[in-house]
Amino acid sequence: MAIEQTFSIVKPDAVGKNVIGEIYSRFEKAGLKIVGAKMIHMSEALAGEFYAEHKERPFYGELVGFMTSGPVMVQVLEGENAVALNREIMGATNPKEAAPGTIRADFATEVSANAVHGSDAPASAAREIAIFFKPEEIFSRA
Ligand code: IDP
Repeated sequence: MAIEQTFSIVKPDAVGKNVIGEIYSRFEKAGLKIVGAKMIHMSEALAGEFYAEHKERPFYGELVGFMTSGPVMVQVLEGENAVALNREIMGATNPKEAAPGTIRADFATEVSANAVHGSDAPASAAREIAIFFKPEEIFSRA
């Protein structure tokens, strides 16, 4: 299977709950390598660029407000089938529907504050990684 990279965010709710390390541990235990990482506080402009596909959705304002409410960790995860594997360990978008043992089931309760983001396809991973990381900030171990 191909080695992929995917883009991940530990969202403001999870940073506030002090579970960055526990979430990073989930990535590593699943076989994903953290090959780029930093803490940032997103501006509205950056959050708007990142969530451009959701601009017309009713929750867009709430989403951008939440994502700019505090610092986040952004990271590039690398491994076999990384995009789908990360989605699997994150769990469903709504934590109430997330399978037991997933990150969202264990660290979140609301769809509007659901602990993590993960790219939904290789093409979106490439777009999202390029928004947040320069090539020299990524240290592939493939
Ligand atoms: P995903 O993050 O699982 O890919 P998307 O459908 O792409 O889910 O939605 C992006 C983000 O928008 C979600 O992670 C969630 O935080 C937020 N969101 C989705 N639906 C709602 C909603 O109904 N109310 C508030 N926020 C929502």
